Amino acid sequence: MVGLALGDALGAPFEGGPLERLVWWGLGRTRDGRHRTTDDTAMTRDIAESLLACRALDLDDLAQRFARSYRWHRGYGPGAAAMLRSVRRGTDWRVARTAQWPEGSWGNGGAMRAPILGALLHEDGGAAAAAGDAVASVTHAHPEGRAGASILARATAACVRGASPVAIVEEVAAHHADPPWASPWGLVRAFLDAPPSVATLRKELGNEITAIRSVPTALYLGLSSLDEPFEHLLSRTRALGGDDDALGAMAGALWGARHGASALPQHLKDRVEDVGGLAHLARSLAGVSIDWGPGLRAAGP
Ligand code: R7I
Ligand code: MG
Repeated sequence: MVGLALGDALGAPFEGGPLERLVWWGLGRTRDGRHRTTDDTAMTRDIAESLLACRALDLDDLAQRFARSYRWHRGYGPGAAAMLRSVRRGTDWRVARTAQWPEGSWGNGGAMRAPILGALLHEDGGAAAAAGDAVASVTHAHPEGRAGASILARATAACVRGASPVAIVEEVAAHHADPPWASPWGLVRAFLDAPPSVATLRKELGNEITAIRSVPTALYLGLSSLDEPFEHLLSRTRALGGDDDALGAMAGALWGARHGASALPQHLKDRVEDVGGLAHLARSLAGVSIDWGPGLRAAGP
């Protein structure tokens, strides 16, 4: 959770074009001068608080928390923002999630908040992936949006278990071999052996806000940085541009899952909003037992 928050908050100032950066220049600091976290961290916090309160994966509770926490200034994607405002007005999340697009969103908003599920269910990659899928489905009904979350949750679980980067890519590839997911894994594997230029990475794997054009990129960035200082991961993410907060959040979460919050640089933790609160929440969550069964069944096929 802390790795995710650092990647999110310290990537956010580099997101998008000149206009988006200017807006974030005005909005992106707290009153005490810390870097603000965005929707990636806010929704991760919602998941943690829901699991703590319900001691189970309760998608109705989660939808209400996502909707209550929504703030326009945290940079939510436009589809997610409209969907959450609609839930706040009383629409059932199962209806609201397909109001913009008939199949639901294929954005990376489900994937960016999935690492927490991989951390909690790290002993079982399949369960982590299923929980990622279920939690994504509240806002991202599209199969691509859900798959992005499964992939990130599965990869995070494998990072906690200490699997090698190559083994992690192979595990993910074995479970996501159908189009459009079939093509990126060979590239991620090749890039782990021979790092591409920034331009090649951007062109081949992407830096956009869709799951298909950001999750393989974040997987590559996170896995190829596991044995490097966290600062390297941040500067490589920033160089890529595009959806920098989500790329930073997803890659930062993989690094954090491997090394733990105490290994993250203190000077960066000091610069980001409410890292202490997040760490406290994570410790509380690690100490309780969660009934995953009914929640996962409620997610449907
Ligand atoms: O996925 P989401 O919650 O957030 C995307 C990113 C995150 O990194 C946030 O931090 C923020 O920076 O934005 O947002 P959505 O609005 O659900 O999806 C992102 C975008 O993908 C949408 O605004 C659309 O442009 C596009 N999109 C689609 N376009 C056509 N058809 C998503 N789903 C569809 C679709 O089905
Ligand atoms: Mg964000």
